[in-house]
Amino acid sequence: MRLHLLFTSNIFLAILAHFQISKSGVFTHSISNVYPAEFVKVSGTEFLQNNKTWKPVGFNTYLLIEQAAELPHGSFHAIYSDSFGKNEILKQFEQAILLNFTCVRTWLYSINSNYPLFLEDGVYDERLLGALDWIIVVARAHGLKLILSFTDFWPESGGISSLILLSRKFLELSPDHSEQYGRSSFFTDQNYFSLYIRHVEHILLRKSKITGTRYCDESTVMAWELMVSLFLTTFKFLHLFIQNEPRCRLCSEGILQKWIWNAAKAVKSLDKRHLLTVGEEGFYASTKNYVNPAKWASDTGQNFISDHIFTEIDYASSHLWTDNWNLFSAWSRKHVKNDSFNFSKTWIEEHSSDSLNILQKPFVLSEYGSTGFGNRNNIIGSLVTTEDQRQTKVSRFYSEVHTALLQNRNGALFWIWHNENLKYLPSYQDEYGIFVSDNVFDRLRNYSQVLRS
Ligand SMILES: *[C@@H]1O[C@H](CO)[C@@H](O)[C@H](O)[C@H]1NC(C)=O
Ligand SMILES: *[C@@H]1O[C@H](CO)[C@@H](O)[C@H](O)[C@H]1NC(C)=O
Ligand SMILES: *[C@@H]1O[C@H](CO)[C@@H](O)[C@H](O)[C@H]1NC(C)=O
Ligand SMILES: *[C@@H]1O[C@H](CO)[C@@H](O)[C@H](O)[C@H]1NC(C)=O
Ligand SMILES: CC(=O)N[C@H]1CO[C@H](CO)[C@@H](O)[C@@H]1O
Repeated sequence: MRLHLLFTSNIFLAILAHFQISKSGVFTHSISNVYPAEFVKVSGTEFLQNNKTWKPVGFNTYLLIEQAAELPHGSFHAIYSDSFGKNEILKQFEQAILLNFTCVRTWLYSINSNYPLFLEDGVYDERLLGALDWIIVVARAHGLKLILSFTDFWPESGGISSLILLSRKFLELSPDHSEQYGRSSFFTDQNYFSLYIRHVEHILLRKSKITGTRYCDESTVMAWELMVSLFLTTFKFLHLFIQNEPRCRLCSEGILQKWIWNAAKAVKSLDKRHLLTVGEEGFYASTKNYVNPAKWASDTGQNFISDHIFTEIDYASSHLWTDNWNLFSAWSRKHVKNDSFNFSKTWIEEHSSDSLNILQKPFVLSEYGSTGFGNRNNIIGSLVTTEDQRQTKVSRFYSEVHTALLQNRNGALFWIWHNENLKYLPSYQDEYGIFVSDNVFDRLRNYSQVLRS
């Protein structure tokens, strides 16, 4: 009953928000007092909200901002115009609260290269940031918290590369400071650090056009991540050389840690209220190589424990990408043999235990997903696997992961919940997508309940 009332008023607020922003772009209703939601805090190894134990349980979606911006040419050739995109979000959030999800992790930029976040030096696409204003209002109305990442290493959209390319004037760099140079020296060149901080400042100090609240004062945001991880779908071999998150391949030890610490201090000097984490996969340095998917992982510059040890980093998080990581493991295929289950279990147990016992911080598995046919680029596997088999395997993956997560009551956000319309688009290609109409989704229904307990 309570849930029902909450649900109804949420929908009303969300629709109100939707209506007012799409009609006039100005919000007259003061939504900030409707849900006097508090900032999520950390106490020991737990998250608290309103002084009660709270856990981030939910999903990832990188499409939210394109949907909210109602882009006419979205990713996978989806059309989000004429309120369709916004309505999809409202539907998804309504389902999310019925499932008792508490949290959504999403991007504050579009991954669609037709719609870059940065238009020119220091100029951001207001369509996208305006869409983010709307997402925040609607998330708040549904009682959902957001995890947002400042940037990533994708070449287009909101990534560091595009920022570097557009900011030559600000950086006063000569033409030989190419994108390639920028990517490889990002964590060591002070110019790039200033650029990163200028971007972070732009986001934190932005005032919502709907509520007038600065992002740094917006309690709907549970946490910021310094940099997100995503894998590029380029030529396989290139994966090894492309940095797409706090990675510093073959860097000498300590470089990435120094960058994380400096970035974290800078973020906290602007915003003391929000939680902060790194956003990395969580590889270990060679001392704990046995947890890594393969040898290459210990050369990324990451070191899960020392990356999260700073007081400015409030909680630890890692990702679990068995299907992607096996790509690199031609010389180390031990995990492939058993559908990666053993690997997943150890991965979660070690990260969880290091977070809770050594770092003494909460742990969140902020990305985990499976294709259901093993290796992501396993073309034969994907051809011979029926949809039923795939879903059974994905269900089993989720089930194993959730069992492992439960041991230590960690938070978790699965990868990735897409809206139903994509499922039927011929151009849709995301081996990780999960739809409400999938059997797999029922498992998630079940486990969200378990994870929250
Ligand atoms: C929060 O909870 C603790 C322990 O239950 C209690 O001692 C404290 O007074 C509470 N603080 C507030 C602000 O309610
Ligand atoms: C997986 O774990 C089980 C139980 O711990 C063990 O018996 C089995 O040998 C492991 N399999 C692989 C491929 O490591
Ligand atoms: C999952 O759902 C089924 C059917 O709704 C229920 O019988 C079962 O107890 C649930 N399992 C858990 C672990 O909650
Ligand atoms: C959501 O939480 C309510 C209240 O605790 C519970 O009754 C309901 O079964 C939960 N729903 C799901 C899908 O977990
Ligand atoms: C051959 C083998 O080790 N199979 C195991 C794979 O993992 C599942 C789940 O942990 C076990 O049930 C199998 O026995």
